[in-house]
Amino acid sequence: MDAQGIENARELLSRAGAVLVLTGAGISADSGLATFRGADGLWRNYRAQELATPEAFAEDPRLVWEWYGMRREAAASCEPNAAHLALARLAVERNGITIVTQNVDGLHTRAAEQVAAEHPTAAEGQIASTDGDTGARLPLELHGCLFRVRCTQCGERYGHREPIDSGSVATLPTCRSCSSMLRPDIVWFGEPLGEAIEIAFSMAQEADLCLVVGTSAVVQPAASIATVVRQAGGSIVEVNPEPTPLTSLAAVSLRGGAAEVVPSLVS
Ligand code: BJW
Ligand code: ZN
Repeated sequence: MDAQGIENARELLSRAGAVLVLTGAGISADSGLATFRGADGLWRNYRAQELATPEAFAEDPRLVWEWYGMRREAAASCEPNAAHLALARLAVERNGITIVTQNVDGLHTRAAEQVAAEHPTAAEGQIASTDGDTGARLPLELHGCLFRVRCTQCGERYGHREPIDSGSVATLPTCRSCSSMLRPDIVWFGEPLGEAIEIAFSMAQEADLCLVVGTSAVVQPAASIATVVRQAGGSIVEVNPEPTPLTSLAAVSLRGGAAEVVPSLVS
């Protein structure tokens, strides 16, 4: 590991008041989930436009649900890794830490719930999005969540963990309120991101540091969160085994896997 880089990044982190953590699929790679664009990435084997657009869902909802059913099973059988847990602990132990994720796997939320269960009083009453039931500090999920559904007619959103029967259109899940077809509550290409991105951009204006972990930083508008922090005078620290379009803007780039690097950075 790059000891000097870690030291420099720790120094930036300790001086920062407001910290925005932006994560992508790479943080969950160390839990065993495939990334999108890597060598074994999901999109080496699937054509994104066939699966991750509203047009694809309109054309073949059964195929799209089949894919998301598989993704759900993969995510549900994984555990949050040392990077998710270290970030969740940081968010509980320090004020001013906000985790913003592009991931839809729910692993940051599960890490937050684990940490809240370890320190129930520490998590109580802390900022932004806390789960009233568990006290966990939840991430801002920019691209939705595999374990939530949205009604294609009435728009109702709710948590949904039941297995998906994608054998035929008739067996796909239907809305508990109006019985219309449900879709995964995921932001597909060409769709707007909702209020989470507005909150993230306004926090980016105020952040002293953006810690970017495991994203190729090619998908907009999420990737611009880090550049907004930089333009507003904050610094970027990047954790990624590979260079990205953000590398040239980063004060420190730490080359390595998230589960190894992040705990040494934030503990
Ligand atoms: C490790 C590691 C380890 C490996 N440790 N790291 C041209 C220019 C600019 C923009 C556009 C454009 N054409 C179209 C657009 C817009 C489009 C876009 O950005 N496209 C680009 C791809 C070109 N964006 C959109 O369409 C967005 N919506 C939008 O713009 O709406 C406008 C609008 C406004 C108002 C009304 C209507 C519309 C929506 C984007 C939604 C993206 N959704 C997805 C798919 C969800 C489906 C699903 O999950 O099934 O979200 S795309 C996919 O990419 C997924 C991810 O969240 C996202 C980001 O990927 P991520 O996380 O960075 O993963 P990878 O695989 O790319 O990278 C992994 C990284 O980890 C790598 O760097 C590895 O090195 C690293 N790594 N191991 C740490 N152990
Ligand atoms: Zn409905």
